[in-house]
Amino acid sequence: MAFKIICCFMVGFLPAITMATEYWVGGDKGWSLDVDNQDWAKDKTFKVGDTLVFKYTKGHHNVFKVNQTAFKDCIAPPSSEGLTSGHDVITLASPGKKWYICGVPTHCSDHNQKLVITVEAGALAPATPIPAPGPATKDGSSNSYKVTTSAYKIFVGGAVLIWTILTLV
Ligand SMILES: [Cu+2]
Repeated sequence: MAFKIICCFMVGFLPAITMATEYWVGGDKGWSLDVDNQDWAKDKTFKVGDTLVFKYTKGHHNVFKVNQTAFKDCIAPPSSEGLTSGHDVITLASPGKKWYICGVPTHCSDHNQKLVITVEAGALAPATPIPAPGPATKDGSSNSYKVTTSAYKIFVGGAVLIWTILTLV
């Protein structure tokens, strides 16, 4: 019985785990020069919870998350803010536009080593914010409320699934 319940829990939680997608930026070529990253990104839907993997030979490139202006003008922030491992994994934590550039001189400006994507709200972040019940709360509380709500949904989903399976067995 205990085994059955554990299995049900795993099945219930599986969708939440498998919904996140890992994207290797640039595809086979990885994070490199003269790759049309926008062409690579155009048929993909990025969601909150998905991850971007920037793959390159360590030392040859790096990755900076920047704002729109820095993206347009290829201005790298201080090097301490860059990712340099050669296998840099970025989890898309919030919806909206995200800009990334390589900070090595001329890579962004002359070789188009840059990427802009639009992240959509995923399963773990409702597209429309759910208004908090009761009196207005300060801004900081809305995020934790969303997380709690989605965790609650997953829990209920799992519980319903377990109940269904147990009644069928
Ligand atoms: Cu580079």
